[in-house]
Amino acid sequence: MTQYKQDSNQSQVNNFTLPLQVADILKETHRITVLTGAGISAESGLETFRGKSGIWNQMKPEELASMDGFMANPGLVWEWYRYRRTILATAQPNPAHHALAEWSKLCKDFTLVTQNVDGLHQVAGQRAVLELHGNIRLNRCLRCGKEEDAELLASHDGIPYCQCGGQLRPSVVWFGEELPRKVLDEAIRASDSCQLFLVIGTSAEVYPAAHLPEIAREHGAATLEINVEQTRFSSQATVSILGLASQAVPAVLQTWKSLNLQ
Ligand code: BJW
Ligand code: ZN
Repeated sequence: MTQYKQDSNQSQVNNFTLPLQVADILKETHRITVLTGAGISAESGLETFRGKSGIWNQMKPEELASMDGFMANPGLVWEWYRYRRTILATAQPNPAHHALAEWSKLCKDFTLVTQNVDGLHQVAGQRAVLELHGNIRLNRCLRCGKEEDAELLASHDGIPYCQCGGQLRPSVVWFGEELPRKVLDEAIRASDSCQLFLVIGTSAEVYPAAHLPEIAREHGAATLEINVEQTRFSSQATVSILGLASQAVPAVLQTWKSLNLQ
């Protein structure tokens, strides 16, 4: 049951404190676009890239997440992706993923764009997900281009090969590589036509994904950020909520429901 308390400039929803301005931007809002990043999966046990305990504090992105890095040392890159798939094998969506999946079923025009490759939105029941950076659960052949499901718990080490003899790579987007054109076009369309744009658990450092909230803002949408830290987008956001995605997203959804589903 939703608990809703209010004082002069903030409200409490299920013990999470939201600025009152949140209600203003949620009321009569039916065209919503969401951009998620690694932070939404942090509470599912997956590491982020940047921030306090991010992967890039210890590892070099150009060695692990670029074609040059892969060509120089495919064994190292595969070792990293196998490690991440092992963690993913038991990871579960958290209340933030579940709240977004519920929201998408209640709202007529709801678009979820993610930079994440973990597939946890889909596991939570989210139907259409625009994956900007691919999906770690798939491999792609460097020779014939065929995509196939990967085993999350690999049965052997080393570099995997396709039936055609070509080398396989994880089907994700590395630095310097183009994002899937149709997916990016759809994400841009959903950003320039929404009333509300939510930015959840992303450092907003990586382009072109980081352009999407800017596009929404320039087209007049309200922008609501949820993050445990300030980001490069925080100062531009209509409202920036400092908090855990697993608490803030369900609280924002409850508020939207109480204002729009009567
Ligand atoms: C919580 C939380 C909790 C924690 N609750 N919050 C324009 C300007 C400058 C540079 C460029 C530009 N355009 C392109 C570039 C180059 C480059 C780029 O952006 N570089 C910048 C870093 C400077 N971009 C590219 O190369 C892209 N390609 C491209 O532009 O191609 C152009 C082209 C055209 C024609 C031909 C060829 C090319 C591709 C980018 C690919 C990014 N790939 C990665 C790896 C994917 C595969 C994998 O996962 O293995 O994608 S890098 C990594 O960063 C991953 C992520 O999706 C991406 C974004 O990270 P994200 O999601 O924001 O995570 P973090 O870790 O950064 O932030 C987590 C946040 O969560 C933090 O803020 C925490 O505080 C917060 N948090 N716990 C709420 N519980
Ligand atoms: Zn092949």
